[in-house]
Amino acid sequence: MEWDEGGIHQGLIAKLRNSNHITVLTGAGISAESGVPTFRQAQSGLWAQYDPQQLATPQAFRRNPRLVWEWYSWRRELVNKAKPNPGHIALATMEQQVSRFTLITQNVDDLHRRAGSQNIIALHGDILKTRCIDCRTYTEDALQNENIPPRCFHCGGLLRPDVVWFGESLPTEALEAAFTAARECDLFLSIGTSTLVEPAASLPFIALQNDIPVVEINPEETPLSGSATYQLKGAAGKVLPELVRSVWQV
Ligand code: BV8
Ligand code: ZN
Repeated sequence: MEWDEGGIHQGLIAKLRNSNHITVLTGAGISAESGVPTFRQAQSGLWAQYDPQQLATPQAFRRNPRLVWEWYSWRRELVNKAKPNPGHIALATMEQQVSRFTLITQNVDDLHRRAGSQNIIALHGDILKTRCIDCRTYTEDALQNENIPPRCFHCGGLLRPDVVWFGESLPTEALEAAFTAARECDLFLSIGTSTLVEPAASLPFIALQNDIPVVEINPEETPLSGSATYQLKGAAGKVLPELVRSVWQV
């Protein structure tokens, strides 16, 4: 662990400047400053009594489709009202400065895309997309449907958010691309993730196993903190713009 008193380590600045391929993994923490609650603090108001890990499962949806659908409607509303914050925007700027940049996100919001990031691997799906639980048809205008949860026009099956629930497999090609990007980059940044949810949580460790330096940006300690090459303890919305300015003067 290398560290400058209060500033950003000169070695990290040089490493960022000389990297041809940077891979970034983001978690809910990068959207926290946009007002999208993280999974650890996700629940407020009427959702306070629910544990997200109990709601984000196929079992919960089968048992109580209305409850799970309404939880996602509440979260979709938050995402639609949210705006990308300086952390999202700094990553989009960084992508423009580097010859190869891979952004792997665990988040299901669209804030990275709205901030201008291009090469995005969405490991856990997209809360703004809706598909049929049976025939997997995607539908845009599900929300006009009167019953909750809405039903598929083609086969009458229940519609569900196009996200990966706990106990469901991640999209194979996305996961393979993520593992490759973690193995082949020059520098790996892990930002705003509790590093608890597998298989995403293994990605920074794969970089370390390939002797690739790993930077963690998080105000809290996580299971990665002790092994990270650099630990920048702070909010992504503050640390990332400072980092991008220090390295590329943009
Ligand atoms: C699977 C979509 C095969 C839904 C999500 C191996 C070992 C142990 C368990 C497992 C394992 N393999 C599989 C499992 C089971 C499970 C799992 O990992 N469980 C954990 C909890 C132990 N994994 C799965 O089920 C995965 N599927 O592997 O398939 C399989 C199949 C069957 C059986 C076994 C294996 C599927 C995982 C995907 C689940 N779907 N999201 C939805 O969003 O509704 S995960 C969901 O939770 C989020 O997407 C996110 O990824 C995760 C929460 O993690 P974070 O993003 O890190 O957010 P969190 O709130 O936890 O932390 C926020 C962090 O930000 C904090 O550290 C905080 O300090 C920091 N922060 C706060 N503010 C800021 C900040 N940082 C920077 N700046 C700030 N301002
Ligand atoms: Zn259908």
